Amino acid sequence: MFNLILFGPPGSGKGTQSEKLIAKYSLKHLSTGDLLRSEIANQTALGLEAKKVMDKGELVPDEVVIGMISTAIDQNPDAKGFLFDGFPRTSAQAEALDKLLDLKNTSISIMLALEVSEQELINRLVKRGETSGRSDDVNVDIIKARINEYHKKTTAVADYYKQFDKVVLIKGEGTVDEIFHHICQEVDNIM
Ligand code: B4P
Repeated sequence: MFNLILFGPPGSGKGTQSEKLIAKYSLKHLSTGDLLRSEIANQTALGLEAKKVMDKGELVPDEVVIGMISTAIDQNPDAKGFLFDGFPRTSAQAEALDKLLDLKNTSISIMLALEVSEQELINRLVKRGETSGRSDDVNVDIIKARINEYHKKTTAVADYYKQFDKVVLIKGEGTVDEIFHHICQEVDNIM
């Protein structure tokens, strides 16, 4: 199995590049952001609790997202591989993911880490907020809180995978197609 983590701060283009990658490599796309937004849209108990946290720009508790990913992996026994988008976002999530994959006799093949300047992240998310209807994109304070959470809790995830030599840095600025081309070169190198 080929299992890829697409990593980067909020607005770095994880969702955008994931759509293209799953089409090209036939991977199963698992986005914790999408899974949470679907719970919110369906007004489940989990969704209502998650929305309160997401609207503050904070991370949803580890046990909630780990449970969602565990269920999604089990629901896709025939997947050729997974593309994890927006997960793991804490060291505890990374360790839990390794254990879940170990149970399936597989592991993370590579982490691609998108690098984008803070001002560009803010510009992109403010712009998306004009049309997305996403309540976590509506004001700059919430966007900055999300970027702070990333520095406080999520950058450690890249350090976790660096110890296994699995991290490749990708310049996340430029056109969507240029970035996709660079990502594909890295994927083709190790596939
Ligand atoms: P996510 O849904 O993961 O989303 P994101 O980080 O905001 O965005 P992404 O990087 O996917 O950006 P996109 O491609 O859309 O998280 C939302 C929230 O859910 C989190 O804040 C958290 O509360 C919660 N959550 C999710 N996972 C969690 C977890 N594991 N643990 C705890 N909590 C969790 O791109 C953004 C914009 O940029 C788009 O408008 C796009 O069109 C534009 N763009 C993309 N590439 C571009 C380029 N090259 N040039 C110009 N613009 C570009």
